[in-house]
Amino acid sequence: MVSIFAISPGTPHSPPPQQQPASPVRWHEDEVEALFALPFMELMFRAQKTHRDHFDPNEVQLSTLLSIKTGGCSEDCGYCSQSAHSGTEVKPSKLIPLSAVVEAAQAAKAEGATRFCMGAAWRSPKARDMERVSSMVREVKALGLETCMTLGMLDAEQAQVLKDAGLDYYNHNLDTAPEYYGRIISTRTYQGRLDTIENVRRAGINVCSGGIVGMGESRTHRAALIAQLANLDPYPESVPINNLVPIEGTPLAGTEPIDPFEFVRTIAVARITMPHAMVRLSAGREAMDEVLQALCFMAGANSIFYGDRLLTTANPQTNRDRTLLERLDMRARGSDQP
Ligand code: SAM
Ligand code: DTB
Ligand code: SF4
Repeated sequence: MVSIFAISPGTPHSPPPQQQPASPVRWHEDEVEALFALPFMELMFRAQKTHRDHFDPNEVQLSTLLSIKTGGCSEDCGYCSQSAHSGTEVKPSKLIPLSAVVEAAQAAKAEGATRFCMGAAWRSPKARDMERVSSMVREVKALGLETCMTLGMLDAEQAQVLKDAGLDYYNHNLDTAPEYYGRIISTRTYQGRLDTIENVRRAGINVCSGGIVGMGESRTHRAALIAQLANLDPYPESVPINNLVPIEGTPLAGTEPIDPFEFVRTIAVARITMPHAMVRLSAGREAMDEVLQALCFMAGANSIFYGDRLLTTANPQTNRDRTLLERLDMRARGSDQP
């Protein structure tokens, strides 16, 4: 077995995202739904072929998450343990100290992550938060890690502040189809999400945007979500596909889980429609077995959250992930591990 960290000694950063073609392809929702409807083997073949045209199929990029401000959020996102509207057991915390962030980032780097993603349970950051989160970006970047933040809605000025601090990626998900959105969230609009993504893009920060499946939506809704993402001009550099983690006390707690093959199809369709993007197999891996995760990699997923925790829920232990990648002869992309 080869070490999953075998490649690229001396390159602590992942290579920059690949260039997208100058004239973007526009996807009609029906075309995207037609991809979903392909015979499974046909869909997998097309996705894997697209994947190989743009990426090394044996590489996976590792991002580690840290919740820098947990719980007590004013928003009513139906899936979220951190909403003050839900009845979950998450204990609200204030923004954590810089030293705790640096410590967690050092540990993530030592484990082999190349990107460190900091998340806050905010509708949007307040003016007084910007200096502190900027320091976090600077210090994490100084460790030789790529930086990502997800802090809620950003205006143009806030996006520029983060860009000036050196932020590499900003995560802001569309979450679901415009037509299904109102069933999940009432305190923020879909247009508000598109505006934040635009502000991030204009500031010159890479966009990380995806969604959640398994929230009771239909295939048509999943196709509409993927079409929204793929039609962003340019489409996001990074596309997280989350499988709902059902959390006791949230409105979506009792939702029927999505058929695993339909989840794999969603990954494959994201790969085909956004060929240059890093497609991240995101939340929900704790409930997936190894074979299902391997199918997701075959479908074109080439990034995972790596670390024992997501924001408030469990993720596979790092040693389990290392074993999985070794069993699949896959390597960590751009890690500087020996
Ligand atoms: N408060 C910020 C916001 O909403 O933009 C940042 C943090 S928020 C937790 C980031 C994303 O995590 C959400 O947009 C959602 O896609 C995902 N997420 C949250 N709870 C989840 C769950 N239970 N299952 C799957 N994904 C989840
Ligand atoms: C994303 O798309 N998924 C991550 C990250 N971006 C911030 C969050 C997943 C959260 C899963 C539920 C939790 O741990 O609270
Ligand atoms: Fe708040 Fe973000 Fe959770 Fe929505 S997803 S409740 S905005 S932390």
